[in-house]
Amino acid sequence: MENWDLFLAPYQQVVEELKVKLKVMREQFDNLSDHSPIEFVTGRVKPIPSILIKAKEKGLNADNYHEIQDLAGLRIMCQFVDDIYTVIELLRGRSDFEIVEERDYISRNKVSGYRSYHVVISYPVETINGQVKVLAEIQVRTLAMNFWATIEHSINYKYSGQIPENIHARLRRAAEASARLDEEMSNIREEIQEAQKIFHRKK
Ligand code: 0O2
Repeated sequence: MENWDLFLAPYQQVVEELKVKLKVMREQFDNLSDHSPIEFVTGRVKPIPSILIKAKEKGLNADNYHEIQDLAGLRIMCQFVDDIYTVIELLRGRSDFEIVEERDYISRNKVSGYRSYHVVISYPVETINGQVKVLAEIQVRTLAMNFWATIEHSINYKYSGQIPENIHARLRRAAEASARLDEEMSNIREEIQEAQKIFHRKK
């Protein structure tokens, strides 16, 4: 790639624009003093070394790097599993981008134990040279799913993707425990939300 800054600029723009838009969704729920299905939002442009690794895995050359779906990545964290589906519905209802693919790793989690709901969108970016449509991946997950994925990601990095079997087995057990945590929290959801409303009013 001759000019990474030039290539990545629209992706940086998508990340910044979507972070604002998704945070506004959260604020709108807060203003209604309703439960917000969005706890917090993060975003990043994929670092160049990771782009190069992924491009190699997928057999892409510099002309096709734009096919990588998560160069622009957004993450929406939710308290409860049901909130994830509320967020997905909100995303489906938007008119400022088009959903091109959905991957549900919650009803069918990955072998690693990874759970999350991925939505790939085509997002129009306005530039001084006109409009360009770029892909972005929005990962929607609970706080528990995020905790597990963050830990697993760093362990995976440490072992360069070759996690020893005993650690793998423990991670799978941890993934099961995280799914049970989500289930238990869903079971006492009304109690939790009642407490949060009182807490919110006191602040
Ligand atoms: P990073 O550092 O987050 O950018 P592929 O990436 O080719 O395996 P695909 O089909 O292109 O898969 O995309 P998919 O399945 O939507 O996964 C892309 C991203 O989801 C990953 O990006 C991770 O962020 C996350 N993810 C997927 N599987 C796992 C997993 O088993 N563990 C963790 N912790 N995260 C996962 P990158 O590029 O791998 O990494």
